[in-house]
Amino acid sequence: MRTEINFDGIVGPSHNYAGLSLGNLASTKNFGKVSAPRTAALQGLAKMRANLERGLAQGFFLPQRRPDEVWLHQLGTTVEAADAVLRANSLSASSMWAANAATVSPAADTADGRCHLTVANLVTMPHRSHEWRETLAQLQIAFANEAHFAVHAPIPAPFGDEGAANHMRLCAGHDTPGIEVFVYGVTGGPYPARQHREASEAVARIHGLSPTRTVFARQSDEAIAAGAFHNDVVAVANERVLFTHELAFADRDALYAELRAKLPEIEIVEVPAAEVSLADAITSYLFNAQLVTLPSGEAALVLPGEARETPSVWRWLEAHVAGNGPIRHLFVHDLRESMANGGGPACLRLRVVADPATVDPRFIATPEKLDRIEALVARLWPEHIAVGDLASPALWAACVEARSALCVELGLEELAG
Ligand code: SUG
Repeated sequence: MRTEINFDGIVGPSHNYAGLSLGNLASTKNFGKVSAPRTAALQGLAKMRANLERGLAQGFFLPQRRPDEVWLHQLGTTVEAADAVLRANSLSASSMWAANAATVSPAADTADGRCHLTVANLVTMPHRSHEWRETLAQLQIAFANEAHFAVHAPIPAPFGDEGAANHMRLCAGHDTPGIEVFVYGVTGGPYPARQHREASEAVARIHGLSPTRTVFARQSDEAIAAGAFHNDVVAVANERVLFTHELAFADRDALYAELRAKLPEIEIVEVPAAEVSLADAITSYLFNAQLVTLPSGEAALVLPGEARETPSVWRWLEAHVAGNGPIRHLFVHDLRESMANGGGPACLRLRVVADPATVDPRFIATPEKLDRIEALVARLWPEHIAVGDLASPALWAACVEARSALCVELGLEELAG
């Protein structure tokens, strides 16, 4: 049976705070902080385990090989010779944020009845621009079953595409035809707009979406300037529910009207700026929660601890649940290591609607497999990385070795190299 599967990126052993993401306020603020890769990976695995226990289907993607020597070679250098900035760009563990791996259109939406995935090019940020090659390789293995999936290479530069982080889907049920909403930004503010409309339009064409069920919405300049470098920092959708900040979109009235016309049963849960400022929404990552449907049919939010610690946000959430709002349950997780780089619960996962039996089982989580991954992480992931350590050959070797061991542990030797 087709269901929603959340594929989380396992946090890689090189996770660090090099401050590489302009416009991502957490990344800038935490530049120079000492990271804890082992803790980071265990925090992510604990979220996966909890979601499995909640009865949700769970998968994962592997960390990428870091330093990325193939990329450095293309740039005419090596990890030893590269300057500190280029070296940091080759060492980022940013592929953990699987929401940026690809844009996914489930089978119910596409012309050929297959689930289509287009790998994101992530061209705006140098440290993310080289993720696509390994992402493509993993997706081609995980979704190799061509009767059910079509995996596409990235949209060519210069059209920036950040994948599912700027894409929302509204539908009566995960396996019924949905409305796909592509959210793009327009350059001109203090920070780059990473998702370009041209890229979104290309993805919609490639996936064979019906124009009558596709919406292109402009992100508000105000949201980008406040630090919403991806739309999923200010809005999230699941089934009939759109959960959004009042200031997320450039023309909210027109967008809501279009959505109501296309999906009359939509429920728009809007958080007013007067109750939760954009600044609080962004530091707490209220909207970067995973909005999921539990087996009971009820909607729940999987939130980061920062949401509970932000008084305006927690007040709003408690009032919503106490009233008869569509979101019925709140689950809070400590994801501090990823959060300090601007990655919340929703950033860490890619949603794919599919029958788990059609996916390569090596990418599907089970409690026993999570035990094995945890044991390996506890043994091989560095405990701490300071920015100065990024120049250490011993660290590079440890990162390569740890990741290869994980690939072997999971029977994915073909990715180990
Ligand atoms: O692209 N952070 C990521 C966070 C991505 C969050 N994803 C979603 N919103 N879906 C980014 O800005 C920080 C890396 C550094 O600074 O070293 C970073 O890449």
